Amino acid sequence: MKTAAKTDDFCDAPQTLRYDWHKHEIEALFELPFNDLLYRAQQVHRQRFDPNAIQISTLLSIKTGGCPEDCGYCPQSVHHQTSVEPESLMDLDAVVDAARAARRAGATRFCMGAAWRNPRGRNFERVLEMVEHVRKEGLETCMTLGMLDEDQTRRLKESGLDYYNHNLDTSPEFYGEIITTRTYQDRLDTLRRVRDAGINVCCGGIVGMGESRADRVSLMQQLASQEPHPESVPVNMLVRVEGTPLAQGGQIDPFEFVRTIAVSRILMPKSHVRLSAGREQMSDELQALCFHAGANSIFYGEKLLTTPNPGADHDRQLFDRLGLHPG
Ligand code: SAM
Ligand code: DTB
Ligand code: SF4
Repeated sequence: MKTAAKTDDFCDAPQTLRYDWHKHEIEALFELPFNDLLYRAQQVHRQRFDPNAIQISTLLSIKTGGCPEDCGYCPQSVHHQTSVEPESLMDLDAVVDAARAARRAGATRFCMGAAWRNPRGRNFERVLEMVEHVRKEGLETCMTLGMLDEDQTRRLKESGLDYYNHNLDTSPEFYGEIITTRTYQDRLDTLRRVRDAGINVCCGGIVGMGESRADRVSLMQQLASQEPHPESVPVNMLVRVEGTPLAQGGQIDPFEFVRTIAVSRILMPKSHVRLSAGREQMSDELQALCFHAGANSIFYGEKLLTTPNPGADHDRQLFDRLGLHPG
């Protein structure tokens, strides 16, 4: 364990953005005493954000299940026997209704997810229409549809897409243990095309899949070496779903999860760090620590894609108890 961080590490001027973090530097952050790490994350957070404002996104699974990819964590893969029933792409009207409900509940961004390796044919034309219509409802739009080619990123941009979510999920070293049907480089290539098309990038990972601290360090290095940094960084706690290969693993120390949030905040000072999947399994106290560590975005609403999320009432109460506000 390292001793207390030197106070001269902190200053009032916003920290300059870096894309060249070395693994040993990131490891040293992880190893700081918990209070020092959180203090440092708070300092960085307060330089650029209202510390009590939390951005609110709502998720909708527009195409559920039947995915040909073999991601070990995912209940929607055809490779795993889970209780998720495959469905076809939702109708435009139903998507717009859900977007309106999300806006009324206070969401500012509407994220639409599809269980595809990549979008194709008529279905792709239909998601473009969804982007246009959801945008007209006054919401920011986000989609996560799997891998994209250059023509698709261009057309999504033209339809008005604000954000594209595509996670690196874990370190390059651990990736092959979790997914075999596509490579890390495939993910990086799609992220580059999204960025080049002028769409904001939402890119993060999952903690608690049996990866080591070194893997979390390596994931953070990958995320923070993207230039510019992803505008949005979802940090998911693995939701263990019966029937998936990762259903029975050991639990990760919750403080290690908080540390991962704090390190994301320090490495990517301007990004929104989203306390993403896994909140349903977390205590209010653990969520409060994550906000203290610099998380400033959540998914709001009773469902993530296929698994439960805390209800809106519960989240409203939590915001009240912590003096947080949407923003
Ligand atoms: N098929 C697209 C893809 O993989 O990019 C989009 C949907 S996919 C469900 C979006 C992300 O959800 C994954 O990259 C992963 O990070 C996250 N995710 C899926 N299942 C999860 C689980 N059980 N726990 C935590 N995060 C999960
Ligand atoms: C992200 O990083 N997490 C969200 C969103 N991006 C698409 C998805 C979480 C899914 C959790 C498992 C499920 O509900 O199926
Ligand atoms: Fe398919 Fe995405 Fe699930 Fe992987 S994470 S199985 S690509 S829906």
